Amino acid sequence: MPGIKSFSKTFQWGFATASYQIEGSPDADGKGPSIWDTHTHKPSITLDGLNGDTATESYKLWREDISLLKSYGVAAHRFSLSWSRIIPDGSRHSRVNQAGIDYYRAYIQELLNNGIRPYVTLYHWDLPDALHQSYGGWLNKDEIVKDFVYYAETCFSAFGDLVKDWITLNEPWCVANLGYGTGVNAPGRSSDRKRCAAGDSKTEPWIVIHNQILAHAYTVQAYDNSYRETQEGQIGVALDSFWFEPYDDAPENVAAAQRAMDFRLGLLADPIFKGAYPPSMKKILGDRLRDFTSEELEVLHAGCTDFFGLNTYTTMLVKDGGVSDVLGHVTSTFTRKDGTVLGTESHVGWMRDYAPGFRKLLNYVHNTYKKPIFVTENGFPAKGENDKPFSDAIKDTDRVAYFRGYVNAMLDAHSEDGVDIRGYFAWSLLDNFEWADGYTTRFGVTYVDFATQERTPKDSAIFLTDFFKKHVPGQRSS
Ligand code: GBH
Repeated sequence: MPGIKSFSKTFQWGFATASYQIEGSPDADGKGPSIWDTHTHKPSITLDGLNGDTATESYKLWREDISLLKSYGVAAHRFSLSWSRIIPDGSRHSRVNQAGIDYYRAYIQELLNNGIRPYVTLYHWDLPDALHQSYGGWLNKDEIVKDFVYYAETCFSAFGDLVKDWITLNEPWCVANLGYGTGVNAPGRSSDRKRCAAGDSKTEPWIVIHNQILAHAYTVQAYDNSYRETQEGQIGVALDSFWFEPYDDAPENVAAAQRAMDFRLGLLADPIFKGAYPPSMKKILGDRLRDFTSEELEVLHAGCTDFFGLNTYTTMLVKDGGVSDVLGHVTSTFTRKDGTVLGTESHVGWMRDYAPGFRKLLNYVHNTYKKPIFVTENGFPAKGENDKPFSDAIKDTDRVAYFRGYVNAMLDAHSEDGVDIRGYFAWSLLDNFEWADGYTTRFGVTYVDFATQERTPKDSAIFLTDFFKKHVPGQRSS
C-alpha cells in the first residue's frame, strides 16, 4: 500500500502475560510453591491483601485465552513458564513433573494450531520456593546458575521442537532491586527492618544482578552447544528500562541521565551484549559490583544472545544529585523546568504517557547494542479504571491514546530512523494480578471481572488489532 508506513511482513505482534499473574491453581498437578506463593501469603504484602491463588484462572481457562488471542488476530504470544510446575522444588537433583510438561505442551500446541507463534519466557519472577529456602536462591551463585541451566535445558528438550523463540529472564533489574533492595517483591529481603526480617539492600541486589547475568550467559551457552543447530531457534532476554531524559541541558544533568541509563539498563545490557559492566557503575559501586572470573568472561563473550527484549513503559527527567546510589545519585521527576508535566497520568505513580521518549529509547538501544529488538512489554494502567463501572472501564480512552502514541513512535523509529524492530508485545492480554498492587491496577486490553472470570475486550484491544492489521503487510484477519 503506497503511502502507508509499515513494518516488515514477518513482524511479530501480540500480547504478553506471566505465569504467576494469570494462572492461579497454585498446587494443581504437582506444582511446588514459588517465592511469590510464599510472599503473598504473608500479611500486608499487597495493596488489597489479595494474592495469585486465583488470578485470572488461566491454568483452567487457557483455551479461552487462546481463542481471545485468535480473535485479536495476533501473530505471536509472549507468556512465561512456571518453573515449579515443571520441576516442583526447582533443583537439578530432583524429579521433573511430567504433568507440568504436558500442560505447557498442550498450551503451546494449541497456540500453533491457531497460527500463533509462542515467545516463551523461562523466568518471570516465580522462583521455586525450595531453592530460596534451601540455599538462598538468586544469592547463591554456584547453585542457582546450575539449577537455572538445568531447568532451561529441560524446557529446550521438552518444547524446543515447537518453540523457536526463548527469553531467559524477565526484568532482572526488578528481581534484584525490588526483591532484595526495597523488599516489595518476592522474596521480600531488604535492610528495612520495618518491612523485612532479613536482607542487606547495599549488597544483595548487586549479587543477584551478577548471578542472573551468569544464569543467562550459561543458558545461552547451553543453547549454543546442544540445541541451536537442531532446533534452529533464537534466544534473548527481557530488560526493563525507562527513557531518562536530561532535565535541562546543563552538562551535569546530561551526564546524570546517561548515568541513570547505565544503572537501569547498562547494568544488564552491557555485560550481556558487550561483556562488561558500565564503567560509571564500577566507579560508584566499587567492589559491591562483583568482577567476572576469566571463565565467566569467556562464556559472556562467546555466547550469542540473538535479540534484545525491551520492556518499557515511560520516560523520566533526570537531574544530577541524590542520596541513593541505586540509580547512581540522580533525582528523577515528571515535571519540566517550566512547570509543565510530561504526559497523561496513569494509575501508578511511576509512569506517565510520553511516546517521544519511547522513540528515543528505541534509537538508543539500537545504536548502543546493535541487536534486533523485540519490545517484550509496553502498556498503560488507566487512572481509576478499577473503580469505574464495567461499561466505562471498557472504553479505555487513555490507554488507547497511550498505545496510539507508542506504536506510532515505534513505527517512526522503524521506518524513519532505521531501528531494527522485529516484534511488539503489549502488556497485557488480561487485567491480572499486578504484584504488590494486587488487583487494584489494571493493565489489560481485556477487562476481567474477577468474580465471574468473564473476559471482555476493551477499546484498546480493538485499536491494536486494527493498527497492526494496517501496518503489517499480509496480516491475516481474525
Ligand atoms: C513489568 O514490570 C513486569 O514485567 C510485569 O510483570 C508487570 O505486570 C508490568 O511491568 C506492569 O507493572 O522501583 O523505580 O522501578 C514493570 C516494572 C516495577 C517498573 C516497579 C516500575 C516501580 C518504580 N516496574 N517499578 S521503580
